Amino acid sequence: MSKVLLFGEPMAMFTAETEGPLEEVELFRRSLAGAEVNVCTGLARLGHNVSYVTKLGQDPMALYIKNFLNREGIGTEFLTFDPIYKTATQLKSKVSEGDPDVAYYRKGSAFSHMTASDIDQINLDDVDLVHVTGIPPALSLNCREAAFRLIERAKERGIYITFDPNLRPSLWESEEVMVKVINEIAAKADLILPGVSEGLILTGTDDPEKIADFYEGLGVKEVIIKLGSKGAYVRTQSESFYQEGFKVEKVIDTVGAGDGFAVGVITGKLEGLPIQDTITRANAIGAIQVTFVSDNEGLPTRDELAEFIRSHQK
Ligand code: KDG
Repeated sequence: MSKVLLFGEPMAMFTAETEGPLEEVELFRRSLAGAEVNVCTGLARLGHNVSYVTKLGQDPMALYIKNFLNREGIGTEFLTFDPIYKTATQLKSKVSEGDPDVAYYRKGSAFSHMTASDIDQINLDDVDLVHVTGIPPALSLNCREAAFRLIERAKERGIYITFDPNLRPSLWESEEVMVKVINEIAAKADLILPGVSEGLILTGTDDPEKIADFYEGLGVKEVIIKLGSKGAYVRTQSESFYQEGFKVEKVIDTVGAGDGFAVGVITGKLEGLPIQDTITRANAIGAIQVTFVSDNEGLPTRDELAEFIRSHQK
């Protein structure tokens, strides 16, 4: 079976139990956050072989995360623990509409001390696909080098690279650097998955077709632009089309929807699904995910996914 590798920082996330500004909330519920760990979770739930490259502290948050990874069947052979620096955490507000507020406690974390030489230690022999996001390169200069090293090593071996820009402007030194670095990475990927509002920041236009033109011009073979509840615009070397998304009764929390979408795209690719079915799957997982508060609790098993598609297809 094909194997997927992800590199990223997981965080113990504390989600407010009541609405209101984070400084006033008294009760929080702990779960797990991190774009890459969300994607790992979705892949593992669909039965794929996935390993996670990360570094945690030696603290209770790290054990909490390790237990989660083991429970979900995510490979931890590249998980290391730092004796000095801590595991990152995050607070998330509860909202009845719109996007929640997020506060990070991740500067100087164990993960942010990962280096390109940590990446050199990883055995890529049986890896078929590497999924990269734009978050690690924002966390520190050495993490940025590590992300580039992983891409370089994957490319040398002909490993397929998917890339989700996952823009987090608050983590970058400037928007200019963010745009430059993210587009440099995009140009090295085989397939990219920007959201349309990310496309606007990265290319200067929010017209999906022009965003796709821009990345095609950089040599990217497949561009899939996420249009939120409207679905996606797809450009491959042989076709281009818009595909509608699924309607859900109530959106609870939009965070994690893009990661769910990525799970659909990656698994569709690995399973050789036709592109339209891949996008149906990606849209479905994104839609399921917005009906859950947690960033990954909603990620479906195969049966749950099939049932959602069956009951929501027109
Ligand atoms: O994509 C979901 C992530 O945003 C969330 O789980 C936390 O990784 C995270 C981040 O940096 O915002």
